Amino acid sequence: MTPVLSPVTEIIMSEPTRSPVTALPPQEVINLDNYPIQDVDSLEFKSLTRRFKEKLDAQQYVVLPDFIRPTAREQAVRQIEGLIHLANHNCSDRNCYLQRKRDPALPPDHPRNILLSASTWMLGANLLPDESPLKTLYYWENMKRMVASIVGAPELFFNEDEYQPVNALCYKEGDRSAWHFDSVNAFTMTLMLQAPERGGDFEMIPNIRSDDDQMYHQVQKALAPGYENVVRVGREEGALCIFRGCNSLHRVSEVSGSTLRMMGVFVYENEPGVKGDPEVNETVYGSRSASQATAVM
Ligand SMILES: O=C(O)CCC(=O)C(=O)O
Ligand SMILES: [Fe+2]
Repeated sequence: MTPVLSPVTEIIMSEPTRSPVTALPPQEVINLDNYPIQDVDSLEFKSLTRRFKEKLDAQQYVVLPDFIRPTAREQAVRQIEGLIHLANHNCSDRNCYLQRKRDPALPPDHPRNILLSASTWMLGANLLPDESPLKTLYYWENMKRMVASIVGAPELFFNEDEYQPVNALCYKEGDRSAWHFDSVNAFTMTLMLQAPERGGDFEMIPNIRSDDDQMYHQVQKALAPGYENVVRVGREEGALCIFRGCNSLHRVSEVSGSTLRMMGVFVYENEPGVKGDPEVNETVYGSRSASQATAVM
């Protein structure tokens, strides 16, 4: 005979399959004690964003330590640990312009022909739960306003791609990112969720090229071993970093130890309605994104 369960027993028994996590509100994710951004018209908001804008303009990066509260950070880390088996492995040899092919018309030691190996693991926004603290942070209007003031944009908009707006970028033992310029966005924003045991340093060569001068000779020198003008950007767990990666070479040194280096990566846009290119998404997020992109086309 099949036992008949009372409705209460059924609820109790089905409980473990449900997600026990509810989204933390923005004030429990962002450390408003150190970063009082709850009123965007306040003097505190203006002086805080002015201070960070000055730093960003002067050094091409700015670090906001203890930006996310410890409980929210731990929740994000646990969620990402549970999803890491779904991450797309980006493993390739590429030049600092993110191209994978050499240009035979250029000399072998030209920066476009210097290919460096990179290995990272990417979880797109489609895989992160709706209650992720990373999404709460990204989609809070005040957060977007704070970033706009720091980067000097009149207004910023959410990226509307299925994969791109909020990502978790992870580095396992032996992983690293190679020297590169970010190609698309005028600034990049990352959040250190979990630091590795050793290595995984974020290194930068600020303003080595400009919008209208590639400075190939300088870039070539910088890519050679022993180049000295490298800034190591110190970041503790919980620190937010906004940097201008378009004209500043940067990389993450090799990670060692069994602890994943985990970053939240956030993409705000200068105009509304921006979506990603399906081909680019396929390289970054894997073939699953391509088959989904095809399915909706
Ligand atoms: O993992 C990092 O700290 C930097 C990642 C990076 O270079 C980027 O998101 O453009
Ligand atoms: Fe980058």
